Amino acid sequence: MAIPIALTIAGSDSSAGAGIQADLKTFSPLGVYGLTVVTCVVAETPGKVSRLEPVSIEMVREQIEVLAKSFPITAIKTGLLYSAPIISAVAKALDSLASQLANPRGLSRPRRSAPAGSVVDLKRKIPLVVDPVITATGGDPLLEPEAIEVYKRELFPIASLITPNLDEAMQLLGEKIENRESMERAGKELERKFKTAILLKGGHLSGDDAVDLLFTNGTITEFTAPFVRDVATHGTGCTYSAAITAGLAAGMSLPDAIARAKTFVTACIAGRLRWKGTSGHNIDALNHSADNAIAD
Ligand code: PXL
Repeated sequence: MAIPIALTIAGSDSSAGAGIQADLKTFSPLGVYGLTVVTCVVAETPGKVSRLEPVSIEMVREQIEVLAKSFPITAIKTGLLYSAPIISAVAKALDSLASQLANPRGLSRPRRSAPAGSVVDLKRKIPLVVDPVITATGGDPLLEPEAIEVYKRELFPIASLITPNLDEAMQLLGEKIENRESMERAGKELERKFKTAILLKGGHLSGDDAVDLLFTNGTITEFTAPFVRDVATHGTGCTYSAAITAGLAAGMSLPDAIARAKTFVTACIAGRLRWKGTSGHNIDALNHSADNAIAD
């Protein structure tokens, strides 16, 4: 069988721990061929963003169009989209991709109840994982503040899964999340508001475990792994959502794709690489080694 193809629409991280570089490093060991649409270029080292420049809207659109015309893509993820116009262009391009797939060439037929090009078709044909990147791990802002509304209005409605961490969920909802109870409340609220599956990543909220909750069809599923301490985790969110996308590209169910992705990202953190940097400080990076891709 031919290797599945996944597309990442994200920013370039010069330090290669996050962004499209992390996505490609994740797709490969998980047996998926990765395509890339670059939305912006970030000059950074882990923990410090130095400069960020967006790619033109026309260029973002063209990358999506040429790839979608040629390759049989089976799952898509978005990472850093930076601005309102880029989010809007990506949402429109993906929506029209859905209508192309729903129409000619026998790939699929629009269902009677769903007009061609509708959200339903995209959700059904090509899963879209939206990692709503707002802030870098080091705290530097990566998204223009006004872009959050465009996420909510244009991209979330066509997503199959949204993967906020606690900070992102708090910004999306304008509410504090401080414990398991408020995490459950927030996840349900996000699922209700955006009418799609939500993976709310709990990080270090629960002490010794990193607990994530999947909210889908009114149910909650828990994914737990030991919280790995004392590792700088730049790129964890990108790696996690890319690993989920890889599973979906290969036809896995959403819970199976998340479970495998959680195992993978935990192993990437635990197996971290470390160098003595030129300033004397340690530099950590996730270890995306193929060894971490072994099925659990
Ligand atoms: O980790 C979030 C992130 C995503 N995408 C790009 C980044 C970063 C963090 O720095 O640079 C391109």
